[in-house]
Amino acid sequence: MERYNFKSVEEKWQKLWEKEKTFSTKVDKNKKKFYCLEMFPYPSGKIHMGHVRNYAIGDVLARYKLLQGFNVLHPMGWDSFGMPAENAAKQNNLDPKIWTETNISNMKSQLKKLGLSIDWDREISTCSEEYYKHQQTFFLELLEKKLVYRKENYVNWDPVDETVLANEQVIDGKGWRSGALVERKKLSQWFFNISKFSQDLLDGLDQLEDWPNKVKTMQKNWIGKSFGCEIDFKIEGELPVKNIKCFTTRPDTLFGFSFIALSTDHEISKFYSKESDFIKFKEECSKTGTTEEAIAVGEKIGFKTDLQAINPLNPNQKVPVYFANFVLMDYGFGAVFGCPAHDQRDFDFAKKYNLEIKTVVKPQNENDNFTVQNEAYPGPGTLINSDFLNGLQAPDESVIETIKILEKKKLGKKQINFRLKDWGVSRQRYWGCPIPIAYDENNEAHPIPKSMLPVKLPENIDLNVKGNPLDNQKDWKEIEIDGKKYTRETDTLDTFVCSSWYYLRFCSPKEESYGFNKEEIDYWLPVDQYIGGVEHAILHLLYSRFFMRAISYENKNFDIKEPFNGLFTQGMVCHETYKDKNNNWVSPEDIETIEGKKFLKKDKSKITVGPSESMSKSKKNTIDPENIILNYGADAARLFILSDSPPDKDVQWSEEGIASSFKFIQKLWSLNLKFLNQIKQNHSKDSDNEIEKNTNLFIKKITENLENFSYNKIVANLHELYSFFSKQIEKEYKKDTLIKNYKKILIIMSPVIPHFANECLHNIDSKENSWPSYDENILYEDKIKIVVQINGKKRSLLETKPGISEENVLKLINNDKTLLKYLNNTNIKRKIYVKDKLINLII
Ligand code: ANZ
Repeated sequence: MERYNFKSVEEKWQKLWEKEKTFSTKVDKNKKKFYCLEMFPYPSGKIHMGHVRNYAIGDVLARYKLLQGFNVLHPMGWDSFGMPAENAAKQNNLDPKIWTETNISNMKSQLKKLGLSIDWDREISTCSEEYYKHQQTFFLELLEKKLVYRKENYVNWDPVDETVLANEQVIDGKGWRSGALVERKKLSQWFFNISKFSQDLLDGLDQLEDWPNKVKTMQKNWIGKSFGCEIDFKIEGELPVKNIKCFTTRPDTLFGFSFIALSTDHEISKFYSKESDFIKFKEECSKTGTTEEAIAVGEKIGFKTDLQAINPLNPNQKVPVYFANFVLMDYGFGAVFGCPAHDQRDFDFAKKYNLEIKTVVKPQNENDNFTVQNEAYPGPGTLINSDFLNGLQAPDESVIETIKILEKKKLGKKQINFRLKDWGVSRQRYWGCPIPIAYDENNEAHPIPKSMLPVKLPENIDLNVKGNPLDNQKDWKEIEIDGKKYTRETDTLDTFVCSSWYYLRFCSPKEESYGFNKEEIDYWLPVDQYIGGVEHAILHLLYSRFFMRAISYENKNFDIKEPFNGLFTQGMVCHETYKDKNNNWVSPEDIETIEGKKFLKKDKSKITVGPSESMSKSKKNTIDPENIILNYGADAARLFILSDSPPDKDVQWSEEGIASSFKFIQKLWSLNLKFLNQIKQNHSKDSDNEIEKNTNLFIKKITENLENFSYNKIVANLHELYSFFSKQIEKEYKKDTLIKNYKKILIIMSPVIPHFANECLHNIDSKENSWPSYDENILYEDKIKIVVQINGKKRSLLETKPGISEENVLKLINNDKTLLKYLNNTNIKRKIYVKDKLINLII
């Protein structure tokens, strides 16, 4: 039998789609739109299996919507600024631009081989001037609206990459890319005022019904709304300090108060700035990173001041004031009142400096003598040892009561705080979007006039310098505006700024005058379905939500706040891990399997098989998509990556799995040949209506599975479909019946295996391009059995069609000899009919 030549078929269709611009979006605004977007890749050089999965999922959806008659926007672009380009260029003595462009062209051709329904006419690249000039305009607009500002700040400094990291980019105290221990450093930086929108970003989450709950929870926690109060503590001591304000969520623990701790940057530090012990202490503190995680796990250290604080609820109690490394300057007031019995940090600190630990909350099942022993008790309970607060239920009742008392005495007031910090967007790097700012001789920042945009990145520069290469570009740095001399800002923008609005650009990628065309975004936005990895749950998705709000702010022409209506987070692609006898990771390519056991190809030594883990270069358990496509074809790769597990769960890659997907496509091809053969026979009548009925059933199943993202079930449906039709096709059917139904079958296969399905459609001369509907009537033509009871006793089962009326059931009974015997010509007193299930006759 003729084999299926996937190579020539796939190549043919990809060329055809490209030539005929099959997927470029012809915007007929009368049609309903569907904007399907997968996260755009960083052009590292090669696509990986994560991309294959992400884009296969998106492509299935885009093709389905297209067949349903939507105007589908399905674009692709490149997140092409960023450090790896600069580092790679440095290592290989290349221009980052050339490195990036080469990678883009390579990856683009790889993506094309997957047969994606992408509108390449809309391709964008964030490192192109045509893109970043608009980003610079947005920056200046945000600056005018005071949503961008510059301030001196402690930053997370990555000593290896020599750049600032956002808090989100510090993981376990280490840089997310370099893995270096992050240090604290004071620098003047540009910030986006994202915290201004804390409440709005929180409220917006409730409207995002088609987002996974886990992502919404992660964002909620990140925004971190806290209810509490500010307390004004009276201060005594030699210094001219009268009071210190603290933010607390637990004012009810005030009777357990034993110290105040200040951030080393608190304004009171100015009185100590010349003391050598304090300077040493501060240096010690800066060894811990600035993130909360780093502070929480690090050792707590303090520096005692000469001040004393008075307890507002008990003026007889005076406690020492310290500087401490665990207090953040940019949260609350940069000052904390310490209650060691009920907060672990305070507990650790009190133990170290021998401060009182007084228990003021007891858990529900303890008596009033309860005392905290080896660790703090932060849980709920009843207040004790707290004078007039005793007996209140903590924290719900006690916090509200204490705030009322403090407000009455004018010692404090209710306050809401957010953990979300402003977004530091400055990067001391070359390969990024230049910040359109220049400084005068007094170091005052001025916007570059919009008429002078874009501020272009200089090309062909020396990257082999320490720190930011732009600092060394004298020619580029020094400029004149209106005859006056200025120095350019040399920081570039965090690449997350580029990805905060790229989905907007896709709507009008060629618009020159501005970042978007109003009419286009009014039609296309928001994105209907966004698909990407859950690792972006906080960073990219929160920044994008902020960016839309920032553009909308004080802007009558733009009122989109939520960029992504639906979000789908796909699972990882996993593979077994292998190690050789020396405990080194081994790539699957270097292994062979003999009788179920794995050996190293080169010396036949034994391999230890480890657990399956998400594919990563470091564990060498990656599979190259290009080889897979070459050996098995794009359809087989798509089919396999969508099979087995639901798209939001991890999928296990296996050689056997991809090989069996390949075989399955071959089997579908042989079925196709049988169909063609039967069509040729041109039989005069249909043996039965099974083909029609089952085509309907498969349309229904696959449509429903597409709607629910149960793409793995579609693969299962295709297997069912194969076994059904390969038997059925042996029977005789009319040509028309076969063609009519086979067309529909091929169409519903086409989102997953588009090359194969289109080739088969072509073989039956079909230009069909709309999603088939199904006929519920045919679907339910199956027979049902109705239980017939007489006086409650089962007497018979009647076979009939669903939906039958009571009257017709009675007619059937009257034609049934056995039943008539039971009825024996007596009167029927009562009839109880449960539709399609049972009839009970009382005689
Ligand atoms: C006294 C207290 C007693 C606290 C107690 C907690 C437990 P969330 O819920 O995350 O908002 N805090 C306030 N400002 C701080 C700063 N700048 N740096 C570090 N910690 C700070 O946390 C609020 C709590 O974090 C506040 O409540 C304060 O400690 C601390 F049994 O006040 B608490």
